[in-house]
Amino acid sequence: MIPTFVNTAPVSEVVAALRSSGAAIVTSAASPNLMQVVAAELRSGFDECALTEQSAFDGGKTNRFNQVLRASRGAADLVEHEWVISVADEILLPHCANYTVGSMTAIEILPGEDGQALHRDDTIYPIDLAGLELQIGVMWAINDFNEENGATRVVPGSHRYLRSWHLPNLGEWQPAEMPSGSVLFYLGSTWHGGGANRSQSSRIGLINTYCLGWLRQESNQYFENPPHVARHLSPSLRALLGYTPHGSGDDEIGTFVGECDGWLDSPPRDAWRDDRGQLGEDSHVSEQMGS
Ligand SMILES: O=C(O)CCC(=O)C(=O)O
Repeated sequence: MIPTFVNTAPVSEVVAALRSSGAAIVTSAASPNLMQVVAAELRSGFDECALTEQSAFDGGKTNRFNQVLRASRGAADLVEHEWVISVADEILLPHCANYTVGSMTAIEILPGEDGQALHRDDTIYPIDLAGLELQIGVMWAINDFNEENGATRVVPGSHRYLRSWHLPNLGEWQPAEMPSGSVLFYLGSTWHGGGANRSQSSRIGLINTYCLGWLRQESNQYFENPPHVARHLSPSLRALLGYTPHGSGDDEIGTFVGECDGWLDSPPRDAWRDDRGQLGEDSHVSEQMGS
């Protein structure tokens, strides 16, 4: 079973389950009203796809698109939902000063689709270090997910297998069954994939990934959400997209000097950089010079 919690559960319990099982569900985390709005907004995006992006991995009967915030303003509330931020803070912030959205993908699995190949999301990065999660996946159930309609398949405990050793038993997958508005968290190292849809209607989900802020994002968020789009978003969401540098002082990555709509010279939230002892402010330089 994938550990499942009600939306009033302590964050610490959800995070502990995520660390130990590689996945955890929080049911009904978002309001039915928001889910209705997002479902309606994503609909036109799916209709435009009309199965144009087919591939062996993505499936022959699955609609997908990435420019989610252009299609759905409501989706912004899911991208920076309080449950997401609380969980991502715990998993990612020990390893970075701030984290960013790696990708956003709206996925509609149509009736008759086969199960997707199970995989790890973090294999996009050519490094595998036990105990260091590079990213997390956050799957929102836009409509109800059940085994019959293609609920995401997750192999609990599979994050414990390093690529260089051997494969977990992928036959041990469990369906992430959850009502609309629920959210499935899984680690970048956890094996998972879309389920087969043997029902008569489609299964609709939105997967957002979040990666350490010093990594390159899986999808180019500056093209998906260019400045003229980003400038209408909240500062915290712009920071999540990467419209702010990682780090501080002289130790910044991805910085920019100039005029750009949406750019933030420093993150709107206090980062953990001081706790992590990152050096870079003028006072640090003086100390390093022995003065
Ligand atoms: O649709 C799903 O449930 C999962 C999709 C997925 O894991 C992927 O496309 O990488």
